[in-house]
Amino acid sequence: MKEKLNSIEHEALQLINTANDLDVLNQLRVRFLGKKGEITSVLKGMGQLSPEERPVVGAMANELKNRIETVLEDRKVTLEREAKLQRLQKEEIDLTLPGEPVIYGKAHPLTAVFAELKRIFLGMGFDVAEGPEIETDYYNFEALNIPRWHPARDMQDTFFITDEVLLRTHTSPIQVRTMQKGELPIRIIAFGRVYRVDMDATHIPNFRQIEALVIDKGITFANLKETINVMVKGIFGENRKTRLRPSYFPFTEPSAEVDVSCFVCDGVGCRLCKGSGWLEIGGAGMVHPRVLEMSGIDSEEYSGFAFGMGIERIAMLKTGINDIRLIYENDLRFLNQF
Ligand code: FA5
Repeated sequence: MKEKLNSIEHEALQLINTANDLDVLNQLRVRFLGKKGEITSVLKGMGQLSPEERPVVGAMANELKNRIETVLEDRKVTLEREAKLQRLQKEEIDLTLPGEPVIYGKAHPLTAVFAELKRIFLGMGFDVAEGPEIETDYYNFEALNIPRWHPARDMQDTFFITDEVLLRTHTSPIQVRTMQKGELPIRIIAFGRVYRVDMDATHIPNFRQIEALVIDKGITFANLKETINVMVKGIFGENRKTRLRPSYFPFTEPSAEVDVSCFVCDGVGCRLCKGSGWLEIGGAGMVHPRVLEMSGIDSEEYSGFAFGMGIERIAMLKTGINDIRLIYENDLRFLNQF
């Protein structure tokens, strides 16, 4: 029996000290110390021993039990420490590594241009007005002094939905809707999508316009010019000059095209401005007396000016983008340059 205990001791210590994980260690505890374990079975056989041998073997068995207990505990502590160490090594954080870059979003060039224009006009005391994109022929054309037979309709190639309903070709119908409300004086900007059958490097079928309308007593062409000056300097910089070129719109008289001095060549003439030194940004004029009268405003008492521009064109001029379609492709590699 003593030999049996000695061989248990030998085997147990060897297995415990080489056990590599906590599960194995548990199995060893059951195997050697459990109720049906090896030491218990030795103790159970003690009845066959002589009365002198019994206490000696009993003491030996208990001592072995305690010894195995202690070795198991030591090994457990060691294994737990090793496991923890391994975990910590795996989770090691190198505080000197560079951080993950934070990617900031930014406004699309069109949004940025509109926000800037809005800021400039709100600063001059304008309100923002809106209108529907699906318009009637009346608001888009008739009430703007463009009857059905008028050749000026060809200037704005139109998407008709029915004979009477269309996709607005400009933001000018918002002028009419605002004037018909009958609240005077008027000082608004209108902004939104407009639609035309148009497609090349500087034209797209669905673009955005911004339009200003001022109606009050004593408004003159000088007010129009100065308002455009303030806007142009605000959006393109203090050094930009403005030029009004005689033009024609059925809803304004007199009418003008608005040009700004080219910021690439500063008016000398280059590829961007096609040698003229000027870039066109929109149309303008004094609101035609007939347009005022059609909307119920006394043209003897009141006068006003209006001007309208393409937002994409302004964004193109500001950023040097030479193809309007690039603005809408929304390729981030492209947009991130602005
Ligand atoms: C008008 O639409 C007039 N309603 C502007 C106006 C308002 C004049 C108030 C007088 C008083 P026009 O058709 O020229 O005008 O268009 C104005 C601007 O819209 C152009 O100068 C250009 O910048 C932009 N534009 C016109 N067509 C397109 C298009 N297909 N794609 C992108 N921008 C365009």
